[in-house]
Amino acid sequence: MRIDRVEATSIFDTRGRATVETTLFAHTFSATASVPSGKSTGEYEACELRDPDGGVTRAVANVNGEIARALTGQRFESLDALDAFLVSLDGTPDKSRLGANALLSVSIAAMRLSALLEGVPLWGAIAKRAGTTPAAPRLYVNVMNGGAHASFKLPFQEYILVISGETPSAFSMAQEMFTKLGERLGRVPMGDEGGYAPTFDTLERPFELLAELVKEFPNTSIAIDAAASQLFHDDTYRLLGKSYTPEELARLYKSLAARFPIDSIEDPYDENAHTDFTRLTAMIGEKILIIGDDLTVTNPTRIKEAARNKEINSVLIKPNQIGTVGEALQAVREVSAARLKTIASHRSGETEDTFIADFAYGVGAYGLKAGGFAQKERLLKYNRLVAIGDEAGTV
Ligand code: 2PG
Ligand code: MG
Repeated sequence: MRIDRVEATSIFDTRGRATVETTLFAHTFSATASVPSGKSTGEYEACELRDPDGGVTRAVANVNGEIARALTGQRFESLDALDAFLVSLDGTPDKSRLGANALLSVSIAAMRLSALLEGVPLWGAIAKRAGTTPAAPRLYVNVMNGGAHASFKLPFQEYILVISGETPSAFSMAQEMFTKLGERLGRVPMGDEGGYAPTFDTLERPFELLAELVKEFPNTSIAIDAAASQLFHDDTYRLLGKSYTPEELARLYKSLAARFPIDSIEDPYDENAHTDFTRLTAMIGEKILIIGDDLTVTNPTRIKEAARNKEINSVLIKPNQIGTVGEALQAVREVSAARLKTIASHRSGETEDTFIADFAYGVGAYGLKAGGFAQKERLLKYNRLVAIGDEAGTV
């Protein structure tokens, strides 16, 4: 593939913060990609380059300047070669010089452009590149926001409904459940990820509410993202004003998993609490998914390590945690090699880019976590998944 022109600009994400959008041109074709941004970011994520005032003018300038000069007119044998070139151009281990946001916008746009040039759907191009079998993921729909996404009104960051089955019917079931939950909650604020942001007096109440809903709908269950790095202070975890030691927290998770139809717990402990992860996975990992996010940060080396120590049995994959599509696909390969499950994920600050839906379908991910229905940017991802199902039936 030969890139004729590179153009970047800054757009606003769902939080009204600036983010990078890049368009690549080749022949008469062009492809655009924009990158999401996290709030409860992991300590070991690739570096999102921000100006001191929070803007992305330097990241955009890096794409329009140094990256554009290096790519324009260059012929790349493969997308892996292009991504490797971007990584070496940056030259830092955490992509802090040019910015992981700058690099990823180029990397996704290149993947999209190459699919266009080949005349294949994006998910198909991803599957071919990754050597994976495309398949529809389960939906992980965020219905209640807490933690850093809702000023800690609820202790855990995300309360999620997991819905399996054919995407169109799973999607409409999820919408019905979302609406019903809204009616039961009454007027409450909304959180960062397009889910409700209520307040409850007890830890159990949100689980009771969701369990009632799950009883009414087949093939559904509950997931949480504890995002526990955010709850960790002075060696203990603070939940609703009470402190829990790691052992007490393990007992709490075990009892929640015994009492409620729980599918998974993401980031149950702080990102550096490796042995606590291992103990919990040994305790309840046969029954539910223990998912690494801040722990593994889509980093192939960290995933390998966590798998070797049996810290988790599933991994969240977010391309912007690592900075290029090629490395995110390598991360998926590590997940599969360790026989763990992949859950592809959006970020809490999102754009209209639906790449993550094609990514989830293309790699045959176990799940796609794409937020709640109160924000168009989240809905677009689920809609794209439905459209992919149609495409897959016809190509
Ligand atoms: C998470 C994500 C996305 P953020 O923790 O899994 O839901 O949140 O993008 O803020 O890291
Ligand atoms: Mg998370």
